[in-house]
Amino acid sequence: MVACRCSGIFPGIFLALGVALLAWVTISAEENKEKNKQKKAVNLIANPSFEEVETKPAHWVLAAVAEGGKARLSASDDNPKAGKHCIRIQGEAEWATFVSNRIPLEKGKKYVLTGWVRVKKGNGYIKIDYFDNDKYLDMTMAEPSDSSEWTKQQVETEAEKLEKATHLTATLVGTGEFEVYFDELHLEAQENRK
Ligand SMILES: [Ca+2]
Repeated sequence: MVACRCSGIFPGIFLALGVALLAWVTISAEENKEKNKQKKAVNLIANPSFEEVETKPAHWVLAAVAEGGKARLSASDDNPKAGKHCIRIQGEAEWATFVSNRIPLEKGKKYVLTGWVRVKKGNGYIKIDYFDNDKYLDMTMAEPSDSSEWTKQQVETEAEKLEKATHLTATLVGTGEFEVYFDELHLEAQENRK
């Protein structure tokens, strides 16, 4: 019989190794969960919190103004929702739209847009615009807001409007004599479970 004189030590070592292994497995599982979550929540919008400022917020442009109206956009450091900047849109028009980068669509996905809006004058809201290459097709819009507090808005793509579309944009809208602020835009693709 080989009796180990260290019999009191070995179980201790194995126990310690076991605990360390369990801790490693648990941490790895948590990390993977976190990574998967981040993977699912990729934000497709360029400069979504307007922190990248050249003379104006990068990647955002004035898209269209109703006939006879005028509108412009600028960066603002007045009470941003997050970070140091938000975007300010101003103008006087029945409506004016400002758009993000163009986002190519993946078949079988739906898209969810969220964003924060704060209104000083007029009305403002976010919407999703659908394009077939360069041709404008349709939109899905949030309820216009006139709240002077930061208000969260959310819109989801509609299946029938996605059918012919190749691209989306996240779009900011001002109406009336407007001065509206937006921050923390987020557009993500989600599995379309029918
Ligand atoms: Ca920001």
